[in-house]
Parts: sequence; C-alpha cells; structure tokens
Amino acid sequence: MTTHFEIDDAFIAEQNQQAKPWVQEDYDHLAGQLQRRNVDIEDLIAKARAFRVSVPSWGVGTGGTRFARFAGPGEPRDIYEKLEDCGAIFKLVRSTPAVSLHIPWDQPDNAATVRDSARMRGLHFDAMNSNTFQDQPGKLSYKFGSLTHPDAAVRRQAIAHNLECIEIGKALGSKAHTVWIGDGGNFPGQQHFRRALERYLQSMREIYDALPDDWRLFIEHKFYEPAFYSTVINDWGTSYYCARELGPKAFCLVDLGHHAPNVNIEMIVARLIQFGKLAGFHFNDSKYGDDDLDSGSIKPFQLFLIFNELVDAELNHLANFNPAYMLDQSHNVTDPIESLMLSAVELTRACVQAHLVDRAALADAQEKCDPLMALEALKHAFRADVSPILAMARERAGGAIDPIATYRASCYRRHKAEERPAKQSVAAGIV
Ligand code: LRH
Ligand code: MN
Repeated sequence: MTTHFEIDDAFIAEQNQQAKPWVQEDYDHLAGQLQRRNVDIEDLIAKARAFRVSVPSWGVGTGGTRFARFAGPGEPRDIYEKLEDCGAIFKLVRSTPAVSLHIPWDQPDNAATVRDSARMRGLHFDAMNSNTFQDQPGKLSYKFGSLTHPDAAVRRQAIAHNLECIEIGKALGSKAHTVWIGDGGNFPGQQHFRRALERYLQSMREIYDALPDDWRLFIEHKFYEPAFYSTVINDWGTSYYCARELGPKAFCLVDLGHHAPNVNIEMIVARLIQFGKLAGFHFNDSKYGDDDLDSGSIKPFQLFLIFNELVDAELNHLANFNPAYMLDQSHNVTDPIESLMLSAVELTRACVQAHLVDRAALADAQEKCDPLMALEALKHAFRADVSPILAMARERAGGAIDPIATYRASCYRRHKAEERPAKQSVAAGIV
C-alpha cells in the first residue's frame, strides 16, 4: 500500500511556534493603530477567518502556453492527487475548503470515491466547468464553435456535455455550473453576430432547464482568445443580457483576465451587483491579455477596489448578492501550491483592507464633491499592512502563520516527486 506524505497539524503548530512571537508583536502594534481609527482588530480577524475562495483543480498542475509547458516535479496525475494538493493548500491557509472541477480534465471514475477523497480532506466542490473548447476523441469537432456552431448536431453534442457536467456535479454535491465558450471568429464575415448569439441562447436554455432548482448557472464572458476577431460572449453587457433572458438562476461570472487592458472592472462589478446578476469571480491578474497570473501580483489596487465594491454591497445587504469566489490561474514558472496559497492570502488581504475603509468619510467626501478626500479614504485603507491579521487568522484556524516557509520546510514537493514519477512528455498548452 503506497503511503502518501501529508503535512500534519503538529508540524504546522511546531513551525508556528517559531513565528508566533513576532506576529504577536506586530499584531499588538497594529491593534493599537487601528484602535485610534475606532476599529477593533478582532472584527477584522473575524472577516479574515470567514473569507473563502475556491481552488481550480486545473491550477495545481503546472500551466503552460501555446509555446510550451515546463512540467515541475511531483505533478498531480489524476483527480485524487489534485485533491491531495488542494488538501495541503487548505491545511496551510485555511481559506480554501472548496475545489472547482473541469470536465473532462477531472472526469471522475467513481463520483462517490472522489467525493469521499475530498471530504476526508475537509474539501467540497464549488462550480463545475464544462469544456467545449477542446475536441474529444471520436466526437464532432468544436473547431468552428460549440453552443453556437452552425451545425445543430455539434450544438446538441455541446449541450449534452454540459448536461453531463451537471449530473457529475449533482453526484459530487456542487451547486453551480460555469459555461465559458471560446466560440467566435477569426475573420470579418466568418460569423453572423446576431444568429450566433441566438443559437447561444437556444443552447443555453436547454442547459438552464436541466439545472436543479437550487443550482446557479454562471455565464463567463471573455473579450478574445481563442477567437481573434469576434467572440460571441465577449463582454459583461452580452453576458448580462443572456442571464436576464435565461432566468433567475443565471448569473454573470467575472474573470479578471477577460477584459481589454484598462477596462474599469470594479465598475462592471458594481453594475452586476446593482442588477442582481453577479455570479462571482475567477480571480487572477494580468498585464496584457488573459495571462492568468497570480491574484494581486500585478494590479493589487484594482483587486482592492473590486473588494471595496463587494464589501459595500455586503454591508448594505443587497438582494441577490451571494458571489462565488474562485481562483482561475495558470502557474507556468512557480510551484502551483505556493502560488495558490499566496493568491488566497492576497484575496483575503484585499477583503480585510476593504473592511478598513471609513465608509462614512468616503460617503461624506462623495456627497461634498471632494474627490481628493474620497480617494484618500480608500488609499488610507489600502495602505494598511494587515499581514499580522491574516497570519493570526490562519494560526487561530489551525493553519500556518507563514504558509510558504512551512510548506517549504515540510518538503512536500520533494515527497510528491518521489511518490509521483514524472510522465516524460514535452507538451504545450494551458494544462
Ligand atoms: C477561459 C477560462 C475559463 C476556463 C479556462 C481554464 O480563459 O478562464 O474559465 O474554463 O480558462
Ligand atoms: Mn476563467
């Protein structure tokens, strides 16, 4: 019986012992600073401990580009090893109890054993993801589209695949289904824009009608790639129109990398919140295109401004506000586990900083047309180093004060390299 190395709680506690003194000192100092702002640091600890973000199953393996994928040591080879790595992340940062699966990449051999394997690691399943952007052996091709393909047989195949994803999700306990399609054209004239969108709605209605009553359908827009001239679901406006057309269980998912450079994403978030159609997020960061880089690594202020809108909505108890937070990243040059842990930490940081905004001062400056003090109210919160709060929240939840140091000290990756002999393959592509 092959043994699987696990990072145990005792090792984490032992590592925390070394770090606890400096965290406590920083924590007490920050508590004093926040008290002067009439902020109780324990309220922010509670916010940090309550924060949850799901890990993408396709994110624990090394990612790649169309040029190449440089596989790392100890790559997970199947859904069980992916859940093992998701379990290690959850143990160390305590904010990632859910995993988002992608079908057929994670096609379960037996849903019950997959569900048990997750449960024994304290994990459950977030939104399912269908895949009609790659061809499967013996199936009709999606080269010219899937849910919007001119050939009804291809559309039926794509619809059937989405229905199968929902069935798998039901067996695993998921409550949502994400549909992202790459359908579009590379040349003017290739697609009839209105007919293509009509076909999309027709196909999505069949998928919508197959949803259990307590499920949600997430529409994910993207302005380009793999199509390089037109994309059917290219922006939030088209996504919103479709979600409205489909019904109350349909919502709009915002993948941060799916917008043209400099688009005001926090404003799109505010709109979808106001319209009661925000599904949630695929968090990542980018400099140019859909780079799928680590969250908060390129534009941390934008991430903060997005959470500023989310916290404002939460504090105002807006209707239909129940966003799903998921990561969707590609880790091409880092250890995926380290990147996913730090990304979860950076999202928690943005959330806690957004709770630090003096909303009375902000509203006052907005009503008095004082832009400088309005911006200052936000920057004052963004400038706060809430790291001691994040560390203390992890420690109190049984996680690691310093997840990266503890992970590296555990030699988890070396152990996995021994347990998981590498498949010799020179490949390209995102996974
Ligand atoms: C498309 C996308 C989508 C996933 C895929 C892995 O760019 O963001 O959410 O299906 O990445
Ligand atoms: Mn995405």
